[in-house]
Amino acid sequence: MIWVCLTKRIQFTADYYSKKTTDLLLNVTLPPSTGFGSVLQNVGAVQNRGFEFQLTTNNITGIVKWASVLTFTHNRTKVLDLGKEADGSPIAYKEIGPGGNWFPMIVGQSMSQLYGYKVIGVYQTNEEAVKNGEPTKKAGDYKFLDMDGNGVIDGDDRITLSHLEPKFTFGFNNRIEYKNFDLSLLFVGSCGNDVVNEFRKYNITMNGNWTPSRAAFDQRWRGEGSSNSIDKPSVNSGSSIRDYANSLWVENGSYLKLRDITLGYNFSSALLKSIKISAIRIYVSAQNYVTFTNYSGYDPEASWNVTAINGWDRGVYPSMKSVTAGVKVNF
Ligand SMILES: [Ca+2]
Repeated sequence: MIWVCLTKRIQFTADYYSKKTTDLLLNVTLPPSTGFGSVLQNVGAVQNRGFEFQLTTNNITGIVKWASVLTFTHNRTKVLDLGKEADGSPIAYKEIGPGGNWFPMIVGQSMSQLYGYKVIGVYQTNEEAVKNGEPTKKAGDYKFLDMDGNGVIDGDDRITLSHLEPKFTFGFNNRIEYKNFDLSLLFVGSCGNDVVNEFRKYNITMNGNWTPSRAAFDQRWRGEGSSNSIDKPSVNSGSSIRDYANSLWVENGSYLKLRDITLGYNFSSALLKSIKISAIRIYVSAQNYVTFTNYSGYDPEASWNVTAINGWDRGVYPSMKSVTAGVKVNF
């Protein structure tokens, strides 16, 4: 940790960490001769690396006072080791916990990323589907990338589709005072992360069971050359992108949110002395009222800390907007 006090008005702290966690609890496959399939063992290793900055400043100190605290955090995980197979060869891929088949652990990559098929458009003809290795699909169905180019679409064509770890997250807290007024503003946000908006699969499905978005309806496939983004309306619409992890769920999850704004007024005690009140404060505050984001779901932040996988939005409730006002009296 580094701590630097530049002046009385500027303080700066920085933390860098690199931590290796070993002995993850994993299912280890046993040799068939034991008669058991697998057993839980402490194996594997994950690395956590990151830094935190905090800048505390007194920007203005006159009649108007303005002080702020700016924080930045950055963290990267990396799977280093997942143990060994029964035959002694190192394990490179493992499905762990809920959603493990969609968010597996892969040696050399960051933890729990969406792993599946890349959707590269919509088949314009039946022949195109056959040629790409998906003979059961027809014109107007989603086209998956044949990653290994072997002419067959199967599990080997899955790739890592997301970057759920932000480049950085930040907080910017401000307090401004003028005479008896005070105003505080807290901004929070993240930059450079994806959100897996699984809920989107319902918003772009036109099979008669869900309500598609207007944008999806307008971009639907209606015949050869009409659209390369949304499949054709039918009872099978969206079936291939609902059950298989795919790139259509991945969206930019960067956001800036005004977490809290509070305006207060303090009545000076001199005026109140005669009625034996030392101070009165009235205030009004609003939480989560403004969010800047391109994310199409309810809340780019809501998917955090709801599941074991940060950034997996399964239609969770957005963070609550609220307005509060009050009077505080000190006797
Ligand atoms: Ca293939």
